[in-house]
Amino acid sequence: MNIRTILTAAAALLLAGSLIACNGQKDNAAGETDITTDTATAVQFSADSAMAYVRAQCAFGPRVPNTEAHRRCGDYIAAKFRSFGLDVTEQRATFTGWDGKRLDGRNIIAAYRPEEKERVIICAHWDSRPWADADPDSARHREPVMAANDGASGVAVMLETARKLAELKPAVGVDFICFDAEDYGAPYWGTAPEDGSDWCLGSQYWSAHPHKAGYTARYGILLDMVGGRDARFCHEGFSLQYAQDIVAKVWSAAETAGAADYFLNASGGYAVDDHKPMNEVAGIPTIDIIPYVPSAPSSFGATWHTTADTPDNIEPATLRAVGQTILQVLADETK
Ligand code: AHN
Ligand code: ZN
Repeated sequence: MNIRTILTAAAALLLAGSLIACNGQKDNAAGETDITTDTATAVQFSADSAMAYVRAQCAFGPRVPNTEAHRRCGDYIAAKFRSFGLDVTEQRATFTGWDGKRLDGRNIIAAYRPEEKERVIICAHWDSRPWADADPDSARHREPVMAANDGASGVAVMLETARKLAELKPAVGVDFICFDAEDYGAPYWGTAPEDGSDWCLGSQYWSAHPHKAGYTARYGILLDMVGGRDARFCHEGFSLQYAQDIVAKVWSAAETAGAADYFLNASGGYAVDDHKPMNEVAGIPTIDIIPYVPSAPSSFGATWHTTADTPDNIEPATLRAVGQTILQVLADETK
């Protein structure tokens, strides 16, 4: 074997290696397109455990900013992440609501392997909406939302994922960001700014002032309402606009994780959500895993911004589909 043959063989090996490592579509020897997937991780997301984290958050009451339930639940979330060995940083700032109210804002950031430079963000909002303004009973529109799905579900999936990291041992660092005051957007009786800036106050703040100087990450995945009984996840508009390759990566991981029934390869609508400032202000490509249920009264699902958004209406199988997908995404990430 001469030097040229050795080099050619080495190049062929490298090429084969990169094809195997690469998730998605590739051409087989006959030139046909195969769907290839990474191997499924053996680490199992526990839906029971995630469900317990949903109930624990809701047991404090609605986590509306400036309330005791909000303060106590924030302490609970920070303590839980710490108990799994993560490094917790809190960002406290005063936000101003659409109604001029001063809100004691609190973003909670939990870092797995903070020393690692290569990082992935998993995020969700943890606050409850003060007004159930989409409730079928208009007499209840000024009651707060329990936010089992629209708040607690995303945090629950993050907590259970964090608990499993010691076993998963991903090749990258992970930051779990719990954003405050996502759901303070003006109800129909208020005056809303045109640009949607009354929503997502915590993520707007973090995107303009990241918790560490010079902070960056490979990409982010936002979890919003990931526990609904009727949830199906489609490709959200801003996610495709800013991070199409991450959408492909996550939907492919969902297939590997056995969650293809929940992650449909179809376009959904646009959601003004925490990923918008992350893309537009922080410049981190971030997607939103958010339900798209065209048949429900709201495309976000039957309980959206209603008094029925309670733990009894959370489906553990939905939490598992999303959680197992997140574990798979992190397992697939290489150094
Ligand atoms: C709007 O459609 C304005 N916001 C969707 C984002 C949201 C609200 N997520 C949870 N609650
Ligand atoms: Zn909401």
